[in-house]
Amino acid sequence: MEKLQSGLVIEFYSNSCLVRTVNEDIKCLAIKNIVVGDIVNLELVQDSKETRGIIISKEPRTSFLQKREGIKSKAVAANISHVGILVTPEPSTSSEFIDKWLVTASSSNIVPFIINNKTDLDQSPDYKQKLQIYKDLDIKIINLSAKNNTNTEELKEYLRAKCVVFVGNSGAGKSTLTTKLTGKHIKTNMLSNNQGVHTTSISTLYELDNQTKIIDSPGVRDLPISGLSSNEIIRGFAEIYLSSKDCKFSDCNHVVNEGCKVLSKLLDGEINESRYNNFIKFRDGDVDG
Ligand SMILES: Nc1nc2c(ncn2[C@@H]2O[C@H](COP(=O)(O)OP(=O)(O)OP(=O)(O)O)[C@@H](O)[C@H]2O)c(=O)[nH]1
Ligand SMILES: [Mg+2]
Ligand SMILES: [Zn+2]
Repeated sequence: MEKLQSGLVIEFYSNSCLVRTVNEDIKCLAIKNIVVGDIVNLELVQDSKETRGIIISKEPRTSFLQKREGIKSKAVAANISHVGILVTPEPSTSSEFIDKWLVTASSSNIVPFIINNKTDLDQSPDYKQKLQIYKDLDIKIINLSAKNNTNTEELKEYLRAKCVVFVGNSGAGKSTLTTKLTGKHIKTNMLSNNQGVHTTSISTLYELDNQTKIIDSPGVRDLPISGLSSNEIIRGFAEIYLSSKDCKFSDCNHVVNEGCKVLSKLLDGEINESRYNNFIKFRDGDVDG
């Protein structure tokens, strides 16, 4: 008997995935261009042992993160509403890392916010100043300690019914935070294939009881900024983009041109120096991250 169902891709393996439907989680052969977070339509096939799904189509995505290489691009996760950028004093998060994710989020139709993690550690004046840059840009900042589970309630409330990915340097606390939020030890997810051998999931989507979804995908963590157009980059620096509209020349390069509003605001201190420097670095391709 064949049945049609729709569901959410919650785990992704090298050549199969797990789809959560209203009734059950169903193993499916992964078809090309499906990623964790996708809503898909399935045809159910019952064999002697189990129910399996065949993915027939996917619903349009509200957003997606993609890896771009030259003219090629490959989605790594879909239907994300928020990206939580973990910022920590130790290991020290660079402003470049933060700006890279602000640009990536803006070019992907995703709301970025900052999670100031490890509030139990000392914060240097430099560190506080770095955060202040983003406060001044009206970027939401949630202060917490994942390890001590301090103030994670505010984050939970903020993420109610949202779909989030956490990004941060190695050691910033992504796994610790995900464990605290899901309330379970995050272990490597396993799916047995039909030979009885276990395979490790590449990406996972966790669902919390307040309808929050957390996507954990190594593909997301490694996204480089290269591949974005200079237009996408400047739009990711909202305050610079806004000022650039008042430059004297429409093709102003914001470096040496006469009548450049971006430069005059930089000199006034209205545009932050590290933001400006990162903008030029990203735009001119002088970055490997
Ligand atoms: N002091 C302090 N340490 C924390 C906090 N959150 C996480 N840590 C510690 O930071 C270290 C790294 O945390 P992880 O959660 O493994 O970091 P991660 O971002 O998942 O790192 P990768 O998986 O390598 O990318 C662990 O020793 C945690 O205990 C915190 O709020 N305060
Ligand atoms: Mg981790
Ligand atoms: Zn200019």
